[in-house]
Amino acid sequence: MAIKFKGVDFIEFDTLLNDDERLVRDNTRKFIEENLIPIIELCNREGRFPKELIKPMGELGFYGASLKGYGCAGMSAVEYGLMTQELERGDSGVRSFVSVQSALCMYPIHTFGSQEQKQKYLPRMALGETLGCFGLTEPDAGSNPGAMRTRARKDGDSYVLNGEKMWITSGSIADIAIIWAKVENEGNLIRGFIVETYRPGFKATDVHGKLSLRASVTSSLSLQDVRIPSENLLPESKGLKSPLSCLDQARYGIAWGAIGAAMACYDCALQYAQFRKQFRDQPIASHQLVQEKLVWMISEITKAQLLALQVGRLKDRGKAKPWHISMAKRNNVWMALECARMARDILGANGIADEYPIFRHMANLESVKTYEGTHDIHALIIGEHITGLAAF
Ligand code: TGC
Ligand code: FAD
Repeated sequence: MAIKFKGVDFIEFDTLLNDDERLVRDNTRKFIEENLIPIIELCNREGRFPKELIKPMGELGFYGASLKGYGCAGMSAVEYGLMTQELERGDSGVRSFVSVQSALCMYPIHTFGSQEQKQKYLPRMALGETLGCFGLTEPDAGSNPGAMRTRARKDGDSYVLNGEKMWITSGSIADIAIIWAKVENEGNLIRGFIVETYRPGFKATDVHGKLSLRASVTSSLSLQDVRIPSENLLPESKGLKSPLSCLDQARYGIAWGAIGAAMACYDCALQYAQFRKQFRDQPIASHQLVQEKLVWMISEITKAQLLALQVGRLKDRGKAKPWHISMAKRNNVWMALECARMARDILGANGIADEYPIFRHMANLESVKTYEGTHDIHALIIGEHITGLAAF
């Protein structure tokens, strides 16, 4: 099948990429065109995560793609970003699934785990044979994860965990959960644990009635006296900075992913405007007000591409800071949501029909704006950096 979507490239952005980067993007685009686009409308309508894609995505090396060793693809940050862009052009929920598996589960095992943990989990996770979820948020601790109540207590050769986690992507389909908890015997130091989801006392319950990310599994987790062996502690995880460093990886992927969602909306609105005729048998694209919207969209997409690429290049040189990533996540998700709203407007009544991808992207982006640090929390992270004053 030919690649239908040609990309959005106004300023020869492609010339800023090398051959490997373009190859990763094009291969991911082809996979999404052939395997996700044909089914996503129905998945979204039914509120179903397309589980049938889990294995094929593993075979293509999508999981833990930027990690080295253990069967991972070892992609550069820019390659990884271009991959998430194409995934999210398909659907934010599928990009979310890959982000959680990679940045929020494989990354902490790779970074804070023991050699045994890495050998045991990473190769199977890279293939999608073991699935993960990441439990940081709680009912009373969202933007402020340091206020978490989940506790771990060392008891002989075990840890016993108690607490509730809320809004957890892939919660009920995961084989393992990376759970962040305060360790009572260590002065409430926050540490990460690998909790197998079959452990007695662990329960995942799906959130129903979601109007956003409908093709993604979102669950609450309950841990009641869940006993796990001591070797399930991620030994190098120490303090809140450990889960926050995982968020840096995921937020970076979202900064690119949002561009994909925006491209899908722009591409659809442009084609529609050239085809749809109103007044004197003229396409609506001939009206100045419609053109202005399309121009806004392509201008913001172009700026977002440059921002994401620069942060990616910094990341590849080990120079990307949390506030760089915050700016890219905040700007690009806002830009994508505005593009989705404008594109919806250009489609008129058709803009609310799920035959077109726009409303789905718009609804998804409302979640993307909130998760991984809300739009306003990222403003405060950038604000703290430039003023030296924390305003949380
Ligand atoms: P604060 O005192 O500022 O920091 C505590 C320690 O952490 C260090 N740090 C970071 N380290 C790495 N990366 C970052 N981004 C970091 N930000 C801070 C900091 O240097 C300090 O280190 P140390 O050595 O002094 O201990 O912490 P705070 O309690 O004031 O909170 C700061 C704040 C608000 C920025 C942070 O808590 C925050 O980012 N809140 C937002 C929470 C959030 O994003 N949750 C996401 C949950 S996961 C999710 O949504 C998955 S969605 C699915 C998908 O990805 O697709
Ligand atoms: P709150 O923190 O209650 O914020 C509510 C509002 O108050 C926001 O507008 C916020 O910006 C504002 N606000 C809060 N504090 C301040 C302040 N100091 N100054 C100014 N404004 C402030 N979490 C996980 O751990 N793992 C997951 O896999 C995961 N997946 C998710 C999937 C979905 C679909 C969704 C929607 C969320 C997911 N989350 C996950 C949770 C997500 O990270 C949180 O929703 C997010 O961090 C915000 O927390 P909250 O919803 O409790 O909002």
